[in-house]
Amino acid sequence: MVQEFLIALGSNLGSEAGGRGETLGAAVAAMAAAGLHLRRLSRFYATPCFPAGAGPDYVNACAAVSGPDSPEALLKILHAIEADFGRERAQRWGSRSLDLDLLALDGAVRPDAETQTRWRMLPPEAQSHETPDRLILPHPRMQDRVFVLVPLADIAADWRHPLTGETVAGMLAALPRQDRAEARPI
Ligand code: PH2
Ligand code: MG
Ligand code: MG
Repeated sequence: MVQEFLIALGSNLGSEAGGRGETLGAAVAAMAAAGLHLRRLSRFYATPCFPAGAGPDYVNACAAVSGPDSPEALLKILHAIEADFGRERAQRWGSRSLDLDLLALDGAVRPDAETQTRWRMLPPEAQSHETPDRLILPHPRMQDRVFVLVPLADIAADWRHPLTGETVAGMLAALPRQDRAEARPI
């Protein structure tokens, strides 16, 4: 079976490619140029910055890709693309304008169920100052984030979390309606 990776894309500053939406579009093109097979791409959404007031609002999207034979091989490609956009950004803006996050690889759990669960259950007050030093799959904060789940529902509504058993649609429905309404397709 072909391995399918789910990726979250985000930008809250312009880049040499243009505005936030154009930057995401250019990132998708860069992913294809790097040899990733783009299987599905969500709509692009304007989303309020989290935490509120920490910076300009974002444009977010999600993509399903295949090709690499491991998460490590995919991350290498994503980090190289971020660096390409980031180099321009660092000179011009002094702030990041492209974020490519690996959300999930099919039903894979990394590094193990106990560690994923510990990070998933991390209390909100610890989330701002504790960051894992290795890849955690599924992404430990995906179930909390409207800006991830709304675009993800476009392309993987039925994807099921291997540890909680929740689908993307179910995780999204569990978030406050008012927060969900704040993600608007552009
Ligand atoms: N990414 C962050 C922090 N805050 N807020 C929104 N709306 N969208 C993001 O992608 C995002 C964020 C860090 O990666
Ligand atoms: Mg991120
Ligand atoms: Mg990131």
